[in-house]
Amino acid sequence: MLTIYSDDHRLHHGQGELNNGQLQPCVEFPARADNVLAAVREAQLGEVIAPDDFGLDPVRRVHSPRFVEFLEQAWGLWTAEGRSCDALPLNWPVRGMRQIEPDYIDGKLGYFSFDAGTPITAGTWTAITAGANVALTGAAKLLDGERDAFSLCRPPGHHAAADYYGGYCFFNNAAIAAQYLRDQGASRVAILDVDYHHGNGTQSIFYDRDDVMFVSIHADPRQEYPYFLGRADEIGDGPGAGYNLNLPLPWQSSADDWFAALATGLQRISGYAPDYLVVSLGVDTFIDDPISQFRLKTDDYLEVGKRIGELGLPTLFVMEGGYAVANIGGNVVNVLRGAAAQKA
Ligand code: SP5
Ligand code: ZN
Repeated sequence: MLTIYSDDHRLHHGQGELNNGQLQPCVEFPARADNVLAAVREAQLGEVIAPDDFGLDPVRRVHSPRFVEFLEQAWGLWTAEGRSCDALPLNWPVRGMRQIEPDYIDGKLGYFSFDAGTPITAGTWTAITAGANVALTGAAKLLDGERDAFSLCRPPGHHAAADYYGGYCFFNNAAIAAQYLRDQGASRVAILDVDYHHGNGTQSIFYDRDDVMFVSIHADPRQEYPYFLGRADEIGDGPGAGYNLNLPLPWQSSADDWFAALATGLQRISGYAPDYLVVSLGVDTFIDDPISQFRLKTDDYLEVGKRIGELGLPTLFVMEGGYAVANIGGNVVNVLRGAAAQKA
């Protein structure tokens, strides 16, 4: 399987995220992608190529132009106020407050975000534009006839919506790839999100549409981040009704329960008969993940890939979460090997 990768991810390296009442070291850091790349090479999964430059137009098909412009300008506005540390938001426009972009950068940060765990740094813009190109290059390879590809994106994307960032995510790489597949002629695209956390950004982007199905298996938002989206009764809206499937599971769910949810999700996708499948591939479902409460083991990820591969669909895997840094590479490569074995 082809892997698409750019070193530019290393330019996004946050100092800290607000967690447990303190600013703690970011769990989303460059060694994650470095370790996945090393495991891809070690396993001889296939060729590793650099991304092509698609410009910002395909990004603006998913994100609002003003949000994209804000991300480009945020670091400059922040440092113009005499600060050199990471930019973090402090407050948000909740129920009953005005949804109007403020003039001052600290207000803008709150307006365009939903948590205090996602620092903007000097290199964030370069890293996230490279990440979008990594996803788009993978999509273009599928359009060229590749059976599958792995877009090794970092930072991740699935928490980012049309006009807000958070959850370590800025551009929604999987959504950008799915929209690009549609714009290049695909009739239907399915997104399967197996990250431990609900892909609130991806859901919201496609919630009222029937041309991109979203299926997610995740920790129940009653207990887990992102808390305010991801329940089973969110089925889609208007023409999108019936094209959004959430499969929330409680903390400490067994691997058997997780695979039962996967079977339900795969069955829904199979009935939709999409032209392409995009997998939001988080491996924070791992038993030793430092911020998560599911119980999958390294060998289970081979089976995850096998089940996905059995759909027989052209498939783009897009890297999302996974914070057990010593295990992330082995877990990801097992998914990819399991999937590729079905298509050999
Ligand atoms: C892409 C992705 O996986 N984003 C995840 C963002 C989660 N951010 C909030 C983490 C809160 C962790 N709380 C753990 C408490 C352990 N004592
Ligand atoms: Zn996650």
